[in-house]
Amino acid sequence: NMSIVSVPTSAYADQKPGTSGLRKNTQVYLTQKHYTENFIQSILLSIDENERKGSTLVVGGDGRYYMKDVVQIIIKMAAANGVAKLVVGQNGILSTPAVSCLIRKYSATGGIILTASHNPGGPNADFGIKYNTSNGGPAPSSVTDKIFTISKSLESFQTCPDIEVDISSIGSNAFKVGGSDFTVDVVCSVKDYVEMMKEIFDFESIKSYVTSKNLKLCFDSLHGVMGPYADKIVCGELGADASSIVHSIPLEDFGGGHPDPNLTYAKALMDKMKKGEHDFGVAFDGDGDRNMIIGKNGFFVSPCDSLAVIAANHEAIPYFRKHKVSGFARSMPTSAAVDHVAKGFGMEMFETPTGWKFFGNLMDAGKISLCGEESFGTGSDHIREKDGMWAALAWLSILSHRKMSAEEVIIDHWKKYGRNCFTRYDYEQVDSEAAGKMMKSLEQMTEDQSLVGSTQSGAGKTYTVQLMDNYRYTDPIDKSIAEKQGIRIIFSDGSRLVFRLSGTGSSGATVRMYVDSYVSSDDATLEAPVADVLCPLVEIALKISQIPELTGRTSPTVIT
Ligand code: VG1
Ligand code: CO
Repeated sequence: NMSIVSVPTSAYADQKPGTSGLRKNTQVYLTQKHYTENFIQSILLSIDENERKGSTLVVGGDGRYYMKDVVQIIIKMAAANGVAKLVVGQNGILSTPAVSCLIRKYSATGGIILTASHNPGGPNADFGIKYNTSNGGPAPSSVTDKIFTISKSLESFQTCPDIEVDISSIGSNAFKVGGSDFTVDVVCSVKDYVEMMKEIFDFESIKSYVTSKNLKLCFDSLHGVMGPYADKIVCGELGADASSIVHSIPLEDFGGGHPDPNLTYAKALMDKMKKGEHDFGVAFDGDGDRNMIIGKNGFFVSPCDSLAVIAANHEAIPYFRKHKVSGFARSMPTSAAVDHVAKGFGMEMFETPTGWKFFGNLMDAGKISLCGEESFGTGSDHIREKDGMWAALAWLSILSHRKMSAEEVIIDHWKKYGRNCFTRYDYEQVDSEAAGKMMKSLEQMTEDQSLVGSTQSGAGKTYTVQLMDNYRYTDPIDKSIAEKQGIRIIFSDGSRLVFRLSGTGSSGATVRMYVDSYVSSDDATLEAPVADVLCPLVEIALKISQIPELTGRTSPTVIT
């Protein structure tokens, strides 16, 4: 029977979870005494005592530096806090969607995910800790607020220092802690997730299509957590050769790269696809919940279009034939491409603030089956996280069902529904004060309503401002309110500009500027490059926001 120790600690004032968990430079966790323990204790205390005693939690992460140490910290602390069982991925490895899957499969109370997602990893990069609740989804703001409040006045944490579990071997480890049973089940990182995918998709038909057409695939895991999943699914189940998966060994520093699947950080995949030797490419982020789809010859599929195409072709996916499709949802900055599809099907459509946690209530209430964000996140109600591999398999299902290439599917979609051109400018590591000033000035314009009714011109085109507000969301299910979720400027033709500050960075501020505009199916510019179509609006957006003047940044870090 192992004993529990209470360790005195000093509270920190900065353990406020952002859009998706607590993300800080790894050194913050390593050099500030008990920084990790404090946050874990705050998570555990956020679970009501009667629920926590005897509970099951799932624990895993994306393989980044410091993750394995934190798994051991969690094991010791969960044991001391009355948790009955932990389900831990082998070597700590579990993708974010796999954690969501396991929480639901084992009816766990929640899960702790050790990841800073698309942020780089390593001793001098980022580490992150995220809490998911019993539905398998990211904790809602009510829970993260509670965690933050607890963290600010924490005086001690509980631990069981004698427990040490070999997380490299699959199996069950039983202990007696303070008189109660405590079990750590080390499970295969991929098995349950792959079984779930096999229920959602028809692997045989995808495989026979890929084989008969001799399609060359490229699944790029950017040295994040997805390597083992891609290996099992693409090579193992779909029978593709080993060259179909790249960067598939999870590395603690992601090979020095930035595990963010976009045109800047996954440029290697784009360059490869441009050579025309591969038919279908996809890149995932560090924790495997994001996806970037690239067609032959480097045809880029906008995440907004990807969501709309999956919605329009949902019949190609066996899961959606079995479970009735209710409605769709997208985050506010995501283009309205999927809205046109919802309208076509007569289905309900929801708009939510940025962050996957806002989709959870809608899914739990059976209101939506499919949702997505412009930030390369797509998913369905099979779990409560966005799911990179799911999106890739959804696309392969559609290609085999339609017997078309990704480019043909997209262009066919635009011809039917019109095209919502979308671009996002990210300005990373901007001086926080300067970014604050920029947002303040936009907030002031919103308050004054000074732009409403004005005409704005850029690159030879003129638009009339119809609405300017700071996006506010009332959850249709629990009526909770989320305020200040981004400044929106909407023009009379429906074109939009959105400005917000990122909630996932760890130093300085990241400014995000989103621009979108609808092009009807009979317009001559239907297939024109996005940059050309949106050039006037980008000019207007920069003029109104004064990003260059106020931040000193003349060009963005990333353009999507
Ligand atoms: C970003 C994206 C958002 C996404 C979030 C978490 O947030 O914009 O759409 O849900 O990252 O994704 P922000 O606040 O930086 O804009 V991930 O892959 O980090 O779990
Ligand atoms: Co992620």
